[in-house]
Amino acid sequence: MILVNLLDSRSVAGDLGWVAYPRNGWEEIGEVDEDYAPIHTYQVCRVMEQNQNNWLHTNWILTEGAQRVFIELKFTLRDCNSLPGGVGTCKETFNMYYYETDEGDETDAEDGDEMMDAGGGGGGGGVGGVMEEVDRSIKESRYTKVDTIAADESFTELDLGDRVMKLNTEVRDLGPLTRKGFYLAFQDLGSCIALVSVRVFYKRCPLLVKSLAEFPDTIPGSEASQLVEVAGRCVNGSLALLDERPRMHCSAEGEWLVPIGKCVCQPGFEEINGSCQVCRAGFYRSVLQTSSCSKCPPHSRARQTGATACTCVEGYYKTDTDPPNMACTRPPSAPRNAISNVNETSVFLEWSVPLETGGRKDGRYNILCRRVLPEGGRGGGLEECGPNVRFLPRRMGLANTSVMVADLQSHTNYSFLLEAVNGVSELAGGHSRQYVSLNVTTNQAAPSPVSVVRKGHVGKNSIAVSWAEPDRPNGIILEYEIKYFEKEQDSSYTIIKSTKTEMVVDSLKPSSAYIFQVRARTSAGYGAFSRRFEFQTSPYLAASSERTQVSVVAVSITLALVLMALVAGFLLSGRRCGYSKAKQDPEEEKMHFHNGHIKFPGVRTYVDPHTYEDPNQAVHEFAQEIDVSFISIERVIGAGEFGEVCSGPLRLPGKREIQVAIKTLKAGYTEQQRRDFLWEASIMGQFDHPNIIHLEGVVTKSKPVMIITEYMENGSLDTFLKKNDAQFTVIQLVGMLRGIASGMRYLSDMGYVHRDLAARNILVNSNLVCKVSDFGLSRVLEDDPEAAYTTRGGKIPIRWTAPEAIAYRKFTSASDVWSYGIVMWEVMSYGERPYWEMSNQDVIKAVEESYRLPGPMDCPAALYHLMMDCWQRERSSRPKFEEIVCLLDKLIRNPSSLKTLLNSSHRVSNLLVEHASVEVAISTSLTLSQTVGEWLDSIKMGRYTELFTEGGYSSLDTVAQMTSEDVRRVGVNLAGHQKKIINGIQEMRVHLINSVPI
Ligand code: ACK
Repeated sequence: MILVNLLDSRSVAGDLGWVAYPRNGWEEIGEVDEDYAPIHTYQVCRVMEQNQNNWLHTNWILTEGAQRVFIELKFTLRDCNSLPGGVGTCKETFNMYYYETDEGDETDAEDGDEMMDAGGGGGGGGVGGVMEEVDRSIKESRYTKVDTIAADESFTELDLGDRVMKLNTEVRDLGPLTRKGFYLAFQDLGSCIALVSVRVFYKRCPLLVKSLAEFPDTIPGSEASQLVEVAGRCVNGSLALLDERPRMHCSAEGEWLVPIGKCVCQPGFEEINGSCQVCRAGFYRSVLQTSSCSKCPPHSRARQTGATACTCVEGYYKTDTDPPNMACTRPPSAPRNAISNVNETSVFLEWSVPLETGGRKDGRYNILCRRVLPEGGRGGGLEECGPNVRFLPRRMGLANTSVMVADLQSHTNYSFLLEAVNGVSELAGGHSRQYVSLNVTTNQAAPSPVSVVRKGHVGKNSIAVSWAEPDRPNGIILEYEIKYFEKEQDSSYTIIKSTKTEMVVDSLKPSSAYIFQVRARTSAGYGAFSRRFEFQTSPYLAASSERTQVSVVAVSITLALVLMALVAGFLLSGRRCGYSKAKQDPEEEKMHFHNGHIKFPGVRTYVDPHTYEDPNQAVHEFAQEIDVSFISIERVIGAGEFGEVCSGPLRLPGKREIQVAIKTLKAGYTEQQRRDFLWEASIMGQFDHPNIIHLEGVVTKSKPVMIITEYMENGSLDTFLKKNDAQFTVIQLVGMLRGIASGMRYLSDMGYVHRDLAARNILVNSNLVCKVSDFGLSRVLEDDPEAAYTTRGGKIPIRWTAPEAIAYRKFTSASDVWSYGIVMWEVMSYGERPYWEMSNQDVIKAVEESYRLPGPMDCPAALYHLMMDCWQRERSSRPKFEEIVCLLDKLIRNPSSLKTLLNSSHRVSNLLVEHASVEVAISTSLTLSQTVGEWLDSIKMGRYTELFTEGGYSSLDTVAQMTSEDVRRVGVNLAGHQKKIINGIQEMRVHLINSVPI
């Protein structure tokens, strides 16, 4: 940071030339300090006279482009009480003003002189006096007030006697300044002041060279929290990576923050001590992503300096996709130890890997298959095998060292060439190819199966069948065998032989189904039977056949009717229970199988990122990677554990620009810190709920690493409430609480326990929507300044945490409910600190002894009752978030239920109340006409009347105090009934609170 003085009254050697009016107001006292340097002190002390209005103007101060300047005043001030007699009119403050203008003219000073001349005589009556007053007020009206300045220390007569100077120093800042310069003015209204020095300065971010990027000397923005983004200039022959333009942010304090992107040396150069040096011969640097020159990889060289790549030596090659740091390679040698295994008309070929792989891992094998033509045939040479020969798995590009060649001709000679190739075989050209050859003679082979058997004329005792010759007869077909049998009687069958490809099979039963199969025989033996073909003989009698058809139709109709009845019954029963089971809806089913994942609504659970071995994988599973060029950082909004929290717009391609919060991970982090930082994103990214802070994505591919979330205009809830004390209606507050409860219900449904629920971890947007934030595990608590170490180690935010979680780390959704109760209290008391300044130890002790926070001022009784329920010692007796949301909804729907405020005995500020006493207060004042039985009947739970009476709950006021544990204890075992009764009790409480003043 650089401080630049625009004015320093102490360093002015000659006359300061400031203007005072009226003349008998401020006066300059020429003094010297201990080094005889002049001190320009202005003083005024007209405490005895009424209506003082004494002004002192500085000269025109040039801003030099600064938009925010600081003013440091040093002054002494006389204590009014020490002044004899003048106390009535005496003041102990003065005002500071400024007036911005583009032109620093002398008119002001002249005007001042005129005024002093005119008004200097004192009093100023008559016409001249009035004009002067008007003129003066016009001048004054141009000035804007900066502040009223009071002294931290004033001095008395006694101090004067002791020659004690009580010098005050006050600093104020001014901005945004938009003109070339300004005047400062000091207005005295009747105090006794000596202005010893005035210093006006501004701050600049100094010229900085970082990562080969130069950032110019920069003037900060006009707002205290504003960041000015400054583009860096690549120096020393370096250049910026695409999308990694170097940027820095100049803060109002003149400090450089949040560096983004960088410059790198051009290919062929490397960065050494902040400058780019050429790569030596034998070295190269090809891409901007690497930082230094590397030695040429094996079988390559760089003869010149400044190489961006190395060239392969003779006989070695590189493909376009080979990385620059990979050695040059060559084609492989031939496969070795090739053998063949003939099975009739198939050949199995097998070989070993080549001795020389050429230095590559992308080796493959190709097979060349040629039939040896018989002697005397055309050319007596070789002929390509043609498309009918099958290669398993394939002919070219084989990864394994074997192949099956099938469907060759029988009794035929074949020549196979096996070739090994790799990624540079093409580059090396044909002369580099090396083969191993194999000659094979196929055996005789049986014919292939007959593929189709057709039905000809059908009689009641006969069926004519025909078939085609097999595709590959593999020799001369000597005869066919026809096998047939009555359907489902295959234990006894008949075989007939034929030399033709058709025959009539007779002696069959009428109206019967028969199965037929055919096979061919050559000198090599029988081929396999064809698949089964089913044909039916004609019926015995036409009349009976009709009857059969009629009866078939009748049976079909009956079956159809029965089926329809069944389907209808199923659908009806489905509709009856469909409201409770969403997954019975077929549409729903479809949806849940979408993308190959089976998902049912409501049962999605949170996945602990710990279950991932690689934390980066977890982040990218749940969070979208965002390119940093889509983000602009505009201002710092806070400080997080890992770095600044900033805000700015996010412009994703094809999407509307939105404002986002940007959490940054500061430079110099360890791998563990990076992991911990991104942990939060892995968790947040799993949630999708309007009351949970939404993760937009992460930036991990460039530095600084960032987490991008939606922007919440009103910041954290505790600060927001403190700032807006008593500004909201009860319904607005309950609306906020309802939102938080709804977010928490979602988290607990997902199986996620927050552990650090507190108003400081809730964020509020411009519509007053509250969202739960600050996720993580150990990190959450490490980060929280409220978290204290417990005796068992580990940090816990004591004031917000349930006793069982403090005592033995039993963190559950029920302990989150306890914390929610504390958040309710924070909200209803507008950000008051829970348990005020009590020590953590005292809080633990008091809670242990059943003391609880008292109701906040003006808190509706129903809300306080809910808080107290959240603070039940027995965690199973606390309400569930589901129930809390339900109750708050009821209160919002029925605002009159919030009218009854707490009895003052429950809101004794700074005093805890005993947990049981509130229950007593309600019960003693109850007068209800209904009996327990009537009430149970009214909620259709009359069957439990006897159990309630036996359990000692014979009046409604005792029932009103029952916890869910009590309800279970009296013998209500069904979960649905328990819920119904608990809801009834909660409704009864609201009703009681409304109807009876507590
Ligand atoms: O109370 P605040 O203004 O709100 O100060 C803290 C600070 O950053 C450190 O955490 C603010 N903050 C964090 N996340 C966000 C967000 N998503 N939107 C707005 N402000 C945020 C928080």
